[in-house]
Amino acid sequence: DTWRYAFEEALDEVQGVFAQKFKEEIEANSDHEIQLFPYGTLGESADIMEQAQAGILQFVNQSPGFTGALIPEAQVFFVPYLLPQDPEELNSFFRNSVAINEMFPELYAEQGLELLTMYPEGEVAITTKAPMRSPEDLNEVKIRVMTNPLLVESYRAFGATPTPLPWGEVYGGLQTNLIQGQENPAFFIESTRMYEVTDHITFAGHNNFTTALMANKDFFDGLSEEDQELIRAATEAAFDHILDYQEGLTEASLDAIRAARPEVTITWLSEEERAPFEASAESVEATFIEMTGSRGQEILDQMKADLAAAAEG
Ligand code: 6CS
Repeated sequence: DTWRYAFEEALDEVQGVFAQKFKEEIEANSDHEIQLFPYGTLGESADIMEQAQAGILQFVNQSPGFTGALIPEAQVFFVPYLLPQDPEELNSFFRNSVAINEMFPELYAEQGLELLTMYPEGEVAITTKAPMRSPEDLNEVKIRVMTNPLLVESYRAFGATPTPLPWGEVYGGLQTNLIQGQENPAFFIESTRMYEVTDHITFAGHNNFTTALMANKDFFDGLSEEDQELIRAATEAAFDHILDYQEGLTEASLDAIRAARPEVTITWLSEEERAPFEASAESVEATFIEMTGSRGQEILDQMKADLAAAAEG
C-alpha cells in the first residue's frame, strides 16, 4: 500500500530532506510505499493540515507557526528568546524534552493527530528592505509572519506591524511592497531567494524555526504494533539525519547568498542591540498565558525545565 506524506517545503529543503530519509527507512524495512507531496503540490500549509486531519493524507509535516492557530499551546515556540542558539543544547532539548515527547502528543491527539516528532530547522533571521538594528527601525514596517496569533504579538512587541500571510504570498508581497520584511532560517532565505526582494538579513537571536511531523491519528491507531514501531524507528532515523544535515547549513547558505547578491548585508545584532527585543519576551509570555490558561502555563513551565536540563548537558 501507499502512504501519502505532505510537507511545507521543497524536496531539497530541510523538511524535504527529512521526508526523503523517512521514506527511505520505511521502504527499506517494509512493503509500504511513501508518496511525497512537497510544498505547492496540494496547496498551502493550512490545506495539507486539513487533508491530514481528514485522513486523505497519512502524514503531514507542519510548523507550529501554522499549527498554533489549531493548537494554541503550540504557539509557545514563538515566545522570543526561549530556545537556545547553541546547536548542541538545542538538539539535546528537542531529543529529551518532556514537553515535546509527553505533553504535546496529548494536545495534538485532541485534533486527530499523532505527533511523531518535533525538530529544529535553524536560527531565524529577519530580512528587510531597510536596515534594522532597533525596534524603532521597525516602526510602521510590515513584517510578514506565519498565521499564528502569538507570532503576530511578538512582532508587535518588537515594534513592527506584523502581517500574517500564507507562504505563497510572501515573494510577491515583498515585490509589490505590500510587506517590507519577513523572517525565516538562512537555508530558506537562500533557497526561496528572499535576498532578491529584501536587502538586509538580521540575526536578532530571537528564535529557532521549529517544525513537527504528525500522522493522522485514526490511521496510526489502526496500524499493527509492528507498523507503528516501523514509523517510530523511521522518524528517529530521519530526526538524527536532519540534525547532522544541518551542521554548517546556516553558514553555507549565507555564503551562497553573498555569492548570489554581494550587496545584501548580513548582521548579527550585538548584545546591547538585542536587549530591547529581549525585553519584549516577558509581555509575549504573558500574552501566551492569557491565550492558553493553565494548560499553556504547564507546557511553558515544563519547557523551561527541559531547557534548563539541556543547558546543563
Ligand atoms: O515561512 C514559512 O511560511 C515557511 N518557512 C519554512 C522554513 N518552512 C515552511 C514554511 O511554510
